[in-house]
Amino acid sequence: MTGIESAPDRIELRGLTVRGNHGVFDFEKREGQDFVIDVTLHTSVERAAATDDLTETIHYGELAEDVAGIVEDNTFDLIETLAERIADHCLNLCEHVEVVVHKPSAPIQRAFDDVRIRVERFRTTPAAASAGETAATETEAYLNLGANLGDAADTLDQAVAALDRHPEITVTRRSSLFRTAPWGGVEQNDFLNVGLLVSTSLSALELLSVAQGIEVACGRTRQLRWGPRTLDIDLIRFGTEGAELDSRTPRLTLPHPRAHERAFVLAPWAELVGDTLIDTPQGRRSISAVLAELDDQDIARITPG
Ligand code: A4P
Ligand code: MG
Repeated sequence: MTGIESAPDRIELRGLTVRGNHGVFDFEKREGQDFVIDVTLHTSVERAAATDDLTETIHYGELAEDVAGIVEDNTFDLIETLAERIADHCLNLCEHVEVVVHKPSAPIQRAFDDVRIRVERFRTTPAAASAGETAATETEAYLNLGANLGDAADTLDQAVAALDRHPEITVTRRSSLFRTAPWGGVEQNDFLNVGLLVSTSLSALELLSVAQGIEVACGRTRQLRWGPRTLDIDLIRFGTEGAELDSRTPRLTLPHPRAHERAFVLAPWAELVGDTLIDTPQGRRSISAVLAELDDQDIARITPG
């Protein structure tokens, strides 16, 4: 036993079918086959039910996408490894998970219905060292929010309110609203951007999941990279200068690897913290020095924070 008391409710995803290239044989890796995944998240849905608010629960659409991504983006010999990897991801979302990986087309020379691996995992408690572990104390994080579709100012207000409503997130400072020219080479309308300092007892991955839930609740769909969006919430730094979390996974890269190239990230940040040292390819540099070199990026402060 782990000593963790499971939540009484469950979010269950059943029969998620994804093509993947797992198996010990070369032809399995080459040709691929369908894998069928069941996930059970033990988590309380009481709060979401009481508020009817998507941001209070785990978004099952996002869960399905994330699990499908793990199946598609890796090649393992064993479905044991695949099941473990999926469980590991799910432990960012709740404390107790069950994962079943079925391999209905496994190379078995006999008639069979199914072969599957089932793992049940619990989150271990010690805090703060990695992205997925819940911080024992409050951590300060800097977030940047951007929008350029629909009523962008209203969407940003709603997103800030939704973050602040979360029981484990407090918005401690909000920057002015900035109108910013689109960064990234896609021709599109100007963005509105705002920077936030938050204080949270969530882990960085939990904070990202909450942020992504709010993106979806605000009508965000994933389309073109760096293209137009109803709402984008990026985690820029988790922890204060010198004590920031370092995370190098595709799901969460921290400190944000492109922050130093973006005036729309740095200008609101400088407004909130004065100056701070950030990672750049030339080493640690002050925001003000980096920002001074981005003066060709068109940004304007439009309302006070
Ligand atoms: N991800 C990894 N690390 C992080 C992080 N630190 N914060 C993962 C947030 N997400 C992170 O993100 C893709 C994946 O990145 C997610 O699965 C997440 O787990 P996404 O938001 O789905 O996709 P995206 O936003 O289209 O791509 P990307 O690369 O995150 O784009 P950016 O960097 O967010 O840029 N111009 C102006 N003026 N203002 C803007 O706000 N925003 C963008 C989007 C482009 N140009 C802009 C603006
Ligand atoms: Mg993003």
